Amino acid sequence: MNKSSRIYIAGHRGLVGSAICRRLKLEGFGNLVVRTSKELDLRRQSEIQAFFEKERPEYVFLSAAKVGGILANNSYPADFIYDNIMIEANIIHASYRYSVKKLLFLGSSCIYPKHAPQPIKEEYLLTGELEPTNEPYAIAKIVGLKMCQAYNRQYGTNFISAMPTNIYGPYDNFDLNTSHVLPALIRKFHEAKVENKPEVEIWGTGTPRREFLYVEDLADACLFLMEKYDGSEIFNIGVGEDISIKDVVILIKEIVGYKGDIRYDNSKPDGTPRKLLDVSKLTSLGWIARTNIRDGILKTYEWYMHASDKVAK
Ligand code: GFB
Repeated sequence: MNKSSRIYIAGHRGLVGSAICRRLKLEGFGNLVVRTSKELDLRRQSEIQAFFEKERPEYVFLSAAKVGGILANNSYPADFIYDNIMIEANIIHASYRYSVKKLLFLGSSCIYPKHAPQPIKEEYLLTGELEPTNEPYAIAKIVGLKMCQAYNRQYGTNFISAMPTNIYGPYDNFDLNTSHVLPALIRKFHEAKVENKPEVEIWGTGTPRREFLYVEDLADACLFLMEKYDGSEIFNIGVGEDISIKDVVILIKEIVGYKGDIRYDNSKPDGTPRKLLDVSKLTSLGWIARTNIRDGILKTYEWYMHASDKVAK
């Protein structure tokens, strides 16, 4: 990519896409192409074809997706599989038809089997059953990476795929019904502190472990892969260590300064017990995550407090 390349960022208003945009601008890439979901419905093939015909992007970051936390995934399985497969199929196919030089597809760590050995290596893909709460989403993400590989093999395209672990940061979704755990905890503890609530309810048992990557580190890794890697192998993106939900709860409670009690609601699902990525393949290329979880949560909390107008309630 050079500074005047036409770069399309699909999903530029989302957590990941917005961080990629900020980073590209910071690096001096001045020819970014974006569309809101109102302007362009990525699920409609004809709209995508017309958009590519007109804009002719040279590079594509495919960071648009229907995403959500454990409850959203479990409650809207049809939306998660349909929207994601349509978005991926339309953008990947149009990128081939309109000769995009390189595309980066973003998947998810939930593509790996629920009981995969830990840390999870890229080669464990399709070696076992998926976690049921997010199987439709995971299947759609597997479709995306397999499409990239198939187009590379048949048409000689350069469509690469990365599998990030759980992401958090500014511009995340803070809606308690659909968000991931980290923004949910920030909001729950903040509101409980402000409203003097005696306790905060946490879903599940608190025993699952998750790996959290700050979104600006993910954007950094995306640019790194775009510059450094050509091929059909997939790359895990993570920090290389995980933390239990119980310990994340303690950390966020302390950062927010909430003094009340914590109650675990075991009627809510835990999801997969653990999904720690093996990131040695990416680190061997020379990339490493820089933000520790405390600093990342502090920055996110800071953003949340100053951006309440941007936060979905
Ligand atoms: O982040 P999360 O929703 O998704 O939940 P997953 C992680 C863990 O935090 C689960 C617990 O064990 C939840 O039960 N948790 C505790 C909470 N309190 C809360 C809360 O208030 N809100 C939420 N959301 N969780 C998603 C997948 O799985 O991860 C997606 O559904 C995607 O497909 C994404 O892969 C990265 O980590 O379980």
